[in-house]
Amino acid sequence: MVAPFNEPIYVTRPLLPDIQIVNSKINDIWESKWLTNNGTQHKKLELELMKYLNVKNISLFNNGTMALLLGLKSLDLKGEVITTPFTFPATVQALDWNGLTPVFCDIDPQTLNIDTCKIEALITEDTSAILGVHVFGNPCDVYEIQKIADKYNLKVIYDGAHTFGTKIDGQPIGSFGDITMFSFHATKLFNTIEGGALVVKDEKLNEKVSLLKNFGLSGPEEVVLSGLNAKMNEVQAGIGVEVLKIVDEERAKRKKIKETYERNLADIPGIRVITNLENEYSSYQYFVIEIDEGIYGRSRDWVHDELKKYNVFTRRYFYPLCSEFEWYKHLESAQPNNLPQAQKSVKQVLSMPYYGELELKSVEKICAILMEIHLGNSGDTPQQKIGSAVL
Ligand code: T4K
Repeated sequence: MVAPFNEPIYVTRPLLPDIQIVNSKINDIWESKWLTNNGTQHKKLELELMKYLNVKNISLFNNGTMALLLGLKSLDLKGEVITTPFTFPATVQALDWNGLTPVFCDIDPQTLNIDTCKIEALITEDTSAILGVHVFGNPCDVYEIQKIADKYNLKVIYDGAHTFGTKIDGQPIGSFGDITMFSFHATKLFNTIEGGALVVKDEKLNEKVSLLKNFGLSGPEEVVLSGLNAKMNEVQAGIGVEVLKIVDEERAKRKKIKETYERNLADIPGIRVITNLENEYSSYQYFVIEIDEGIYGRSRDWVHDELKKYNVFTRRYFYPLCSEFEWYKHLESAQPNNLPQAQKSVKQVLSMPYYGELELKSVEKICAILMEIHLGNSGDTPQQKIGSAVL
């Protein structure tokens, strides 16, 4: 019988550089007396990221949401944008703040990304773009999306919040579509505490994006666009420079954790790993499973609650669907019968603890718990198991 963990196990923990290094970095920033507005650390991080992500244009932001919001703004979109209901609220909120109407497209059952077979039927004369989300690090079908976009003259934007460093067929993920957003939030593989970036294909558009994040200022006394303040500050950028140095080590650890999960979950009936694309350049951002209640014997919600008793805190990302938000419910595309797969997946998907510091023996223990609690296998309640750990 498996005992609960002594300390809580969270869905993730931030990747932190050594505190001495951070202190020394902050010391440098203090001495420079340059705290924001395109300082030394900002310039350095931009250059380093261009190399790491293998892209020509990048623009740093104070968070991923502002990056997406202003990326959409830079494209002067109008009317409707086809997107997924299965995403973090920020994706569709960025549309809202641009006065754009989301048109929800159902998702693919394997990747949980927008189902490209269903996009064309949703295109109207008001459609101006497709906003895809590379959910949990699984890349969208970028080739098919581009084909559709070219046919109907639509812009393509990707929310790549989960795909730092991902490649598709050897190509950096940021090279697909017109614009890709990355999130550098504390919970992401690469973090600047809060932060984000846009990779913009077109150089002119990139210049526009840079103006938009700095009040539309083209000089000290010239305002050329209606912008906002969405700049990354020097402390964020400086920490980013240091986190970038340890990100590959983190990926390697996560790769082992993923393999350990996969090995130990293989014999548990009714559990499928969603984030299992065979790609050495995947982001290793999330480890996500799907629970088939009919086979496993317990629902995803039951498992999510039961694991808490073992001190394991999983997350039901992305529940509820964005199409269920009060202000979208009336939309035709938000009607549940138009989104059967999203309706199904949102009840089955569970994000498991996943971060480099998570010990492999803890992963084995989490899998042992999942084996133990599936219906037909469970005897005692976890409370009765306290103190009887075998792992
Ligand atoms: N698009 C997509 C597809 C996204 O997933 C996101 C963000 C965005 C856009 C927007 O990007 P940003 O504007 O955030 O850059 C978290 C994050 O806040 C959010 O960035 C992320 N997606 C989302 C999936 O997850 P919460 O509310 O679930 O986070 P929270 O605070 O519950 O943290 C989760 C766990 O992480 C905690 O249980 C413990 C651990 N944690 C968290 C923080 C903040 C730590 O150990 N230390 C920490 O500092 O949203």
